[in-house]
Amino acid sequence: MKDTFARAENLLARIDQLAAISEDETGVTRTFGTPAFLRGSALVRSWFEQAGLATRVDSIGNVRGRLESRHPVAKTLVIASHIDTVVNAGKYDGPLGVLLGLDLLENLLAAKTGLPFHVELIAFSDEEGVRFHTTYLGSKVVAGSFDQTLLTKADAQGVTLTEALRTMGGDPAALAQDAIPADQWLGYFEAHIEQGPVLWENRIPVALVTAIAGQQRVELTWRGMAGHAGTVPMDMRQDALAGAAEFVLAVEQFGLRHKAELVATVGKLDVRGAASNVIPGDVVCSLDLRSADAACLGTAYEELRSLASQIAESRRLTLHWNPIQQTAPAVCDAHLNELLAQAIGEAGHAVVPLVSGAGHDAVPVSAVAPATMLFVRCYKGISHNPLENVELADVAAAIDVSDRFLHLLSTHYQTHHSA
Ligand code: HGY
Ligand code: MN
Ligand code: MN
Repeated sequence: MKDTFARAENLLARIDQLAAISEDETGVTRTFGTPAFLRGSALVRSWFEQAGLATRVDSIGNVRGRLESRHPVAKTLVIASHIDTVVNAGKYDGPLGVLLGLDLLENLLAAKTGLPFHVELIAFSDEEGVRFHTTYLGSKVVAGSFDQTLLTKADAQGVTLTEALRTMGGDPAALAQDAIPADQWLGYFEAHIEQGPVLWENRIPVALVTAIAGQQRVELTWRGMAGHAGTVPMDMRQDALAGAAEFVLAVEQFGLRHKAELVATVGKLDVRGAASNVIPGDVVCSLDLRSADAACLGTAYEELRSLASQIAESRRLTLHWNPIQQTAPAVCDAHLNELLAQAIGEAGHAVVPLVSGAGHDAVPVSAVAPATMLFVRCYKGISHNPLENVELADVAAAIDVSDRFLHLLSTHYQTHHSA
């Protein structure tokens, strides 16, 4: 049996191998359905198959490997995370959870330790939502909550999700068949880097996730009047970029005023037909709102929507406010969290409960199954950035805690389920 440090080294070597597959030269970019994504997916599939898992790629592009229990009617524990990335990403956001899950199963197989329940290891195909600007496509299919209307969504090149699936070899008509029925779920376990500074600042290797913030994502289109930068007097302009810029700063001020309970970000700003000597007439920006408090999220959404309208009116602009995605906050399962907290304690670590500001595939899954998440410390809390990094000892700690969690869950399952 390999020790957890050797296992962590093997896991990190695989992460490096996967990270070398990217759409661009600098950081890591593998967005849903691109050739680089498909090469990365094929590599992960080969690892699942080499481990001896019954492996397939489902209709939305999730890579799925099953380790069946000897009890045919047993329930299924899903261990998962995602292998798609943001643009110019780090290596660990997503792949750490998938490859830690693979390590857990390889270790069980090497020790010939059977589990009383089935395990399905899943590398979700689109958690970030970069290409179609709507997240959790892969996990929503597995959770049975995929919204068929999403199939008509088009990417920046006008390619619809249906066309993208067909190009990937997926089948839009088979999505519903790839859900795990609600009564077959035992639970969901995901390990993920914290993507925040708490563990780094407090020098703690792992944390227990208690809840995951809700999200509101909006696309705003500001339209004014394109004009000659040299001839239109300042007080006669309908400058769409100036309006969007006023909104960007207003969002930052709003977030600072409410920083205890929410975060607000404008991450994209696109000046259509941009030229230095043209007054911008058509500007698109994004809004990303997060809060663990559903009421607060709703109030903030309405306040910022009203503010955007006032800015547009004061500048004689038209505003199209297009809500892209709304995800309610998710609460992790108390019972699974009790077992995970016990595993963290038995591994010799303080149990630190954290709310996740980042979204995770556990969100759609938590609507259909009990979900629990383990956070792993990352370098200065940096994520969605090539500087993203983890320490070997923290990965080894996460493996140790996860082994213990599986053992506790197995013991509990046997006590509460007849063979
Ligand atoms: O945006 C997020 O919260 C995550 O990275 N999908
Ligand atoms: Mn991410
Ligand atoms: Mn992630």
